[in-house]
Amino acid sequence: MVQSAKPHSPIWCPGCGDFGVLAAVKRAAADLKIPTHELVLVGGIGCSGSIHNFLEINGIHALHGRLLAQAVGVKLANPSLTVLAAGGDGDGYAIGMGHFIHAFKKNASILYIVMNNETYGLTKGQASPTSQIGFEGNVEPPFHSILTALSIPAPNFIARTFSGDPKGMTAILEEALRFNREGRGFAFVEDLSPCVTYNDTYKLWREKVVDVSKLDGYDPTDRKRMFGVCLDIIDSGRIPIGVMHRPKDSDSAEGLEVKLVGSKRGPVRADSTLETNLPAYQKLLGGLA
Ligand SMILES: Cc1ncc(C[n+]2csc(CCOP(=O)(O)OP(=O)(O)O)c2C)c(N)n1
Ligand code: SF4
Ligand SMILES: [Mg+2]
Repeated sequence: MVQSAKPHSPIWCPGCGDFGVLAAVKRAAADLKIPTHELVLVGGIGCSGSIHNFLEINGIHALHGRLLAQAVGVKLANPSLTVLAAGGDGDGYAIGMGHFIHAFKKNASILYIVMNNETYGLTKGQASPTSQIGFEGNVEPPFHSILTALSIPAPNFIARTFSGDPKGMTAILEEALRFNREGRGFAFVEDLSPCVTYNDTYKLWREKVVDVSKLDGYDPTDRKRMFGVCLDIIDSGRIPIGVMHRPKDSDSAEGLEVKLVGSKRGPVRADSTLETNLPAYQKLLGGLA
């Protein structure tokens, strides 16, 4: 469903971490002075995926786990737009896992925000790929998105935020959006977004988070070292947050849309009149005769 109507009031439970993401997205877009008609948010399926309904921007409610394909499609069709995809840990890391991995490799200049609450909130609190052992009978170890992201050698922007730190989240979203708007590629930001109804982790996560940017020798351009830093933090039972990867300014990486569409007008703005396209069509038909 494509929607560009006035925003609705959020239907989330009071205190849901997703409110922090909503506020930070609004603040970041306003600080960067991005006109609302140039913003598109493709939402996944889940409590988190309804975020576009609460923003006065263009919104698409995607199929479950397929938001990235649609967001990349929007960006390629019209690279002048600022495109966000936003959904949950179930949407992105279960049914959407294949698309998640390919998004890093494709490297289109879009911002993907995953609101990770370690549960399927909308369907009433079942275990998700990021759930801890013991949660709702879960016996599998949790999936670590940041380690996976760091293991893919592509020039992406990779970060994790916490809904308990709205200022920090806004600053990181602003940097990610600037990265996208410069056509430098894919930005992935996972937000630790507690589900107060089925998995209230605010207190636990506040105690456990470790901001990697405050550690000695912090270097977000050194992917290999950062992988080790994050792994050590996870092994010690804590949770890394902050910017984990930021390509060097001297890296002249280009987003997928720059490589495929470049300075040409995107398909959305291409001349599709009959007069312009008829000769090519007739030539094609002639070749089949
Ligand atoms: C194809 C398909 N399979 C399953 C569902 C049921 N379903 C709806 S939302 C959801 C998971 C939601 O969890 P998450 O993505 O973590 O979002 P949250 O609600 O926690 O924000 C599932 C399994 C669905 N809507 N469509
Ligand atoms: S069920 Fe959980 S994730 Fe969904 S709105 Fe409520 S607190 Fe948020
Ligand atoms: Mg979830």
